[in-house]
Amino acid sequence: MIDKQSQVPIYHQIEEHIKAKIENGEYQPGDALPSEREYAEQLNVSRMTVRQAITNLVNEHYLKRIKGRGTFITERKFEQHLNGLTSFTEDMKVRGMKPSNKLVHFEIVPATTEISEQLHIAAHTPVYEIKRIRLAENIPMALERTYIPANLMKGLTDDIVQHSIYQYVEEELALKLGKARQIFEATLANEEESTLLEIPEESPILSITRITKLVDGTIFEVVQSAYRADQYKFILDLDR
Ligand code: 16G
Repeated sequence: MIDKQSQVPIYHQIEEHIKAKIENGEYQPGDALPSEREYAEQLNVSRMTVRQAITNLVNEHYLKRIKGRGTFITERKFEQHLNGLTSFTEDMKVRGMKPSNKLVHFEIVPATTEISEQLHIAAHTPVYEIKRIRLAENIPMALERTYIPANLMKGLTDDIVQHSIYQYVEEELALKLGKARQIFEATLANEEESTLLEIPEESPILSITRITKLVDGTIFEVVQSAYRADQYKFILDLDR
């Protein structure tokens, strides 16, 4: 399959060979790539040439090197189109994936200055503070801290928040969700995020703050989420 007479550089042919195996599913996300030595022998080329091809594929994010362990096929990221106010539960179900939550914390607390300003309520007003790990097919995707004024959501229980908050709001409380603002920032996982999301400390994180209003303009929630940057990408289509 390597054509040494071709005008196409050998390292480029090796890249195409590896990409084809990723695309046809022979190499699955998370699989270890055969070693440089194996490729060199199998294809009858120098290890330097194989290394060049692998480095290029690492730079293009098809592969990733893990120190002391080898080179692996990159996990495919979860693609989230941003075109409506949807919940995590809905986003997963649309994809035929099983959502689940691990409840870390559920309490009514006095709002801090920062949260009360974002919710447009007086400081120290009671708010639900809900911390959940959100999983897709049992893989942790995000750590979410939700703040909701306690008077808007009477009767919220730890059992309910282990399922869908939006479903409870709309179906049980018959409230109508309106608009949300979502703010993205790049951060690094702190100790808690890395432990709960099962990633090394200081891994890249997409930090998202969502502030959601009911249709009558009342601010209903402030949600601070830490999404695993290795699992998630967000897509926004822009018109001109
Ligand atoms: C999403 C929202 C979050 C909302 C939650 C409700 C982002 C960044 N966050 O995770 O603001 O509270 O959905 O989910 O999109 P649920 O209805 O499944 O509990």
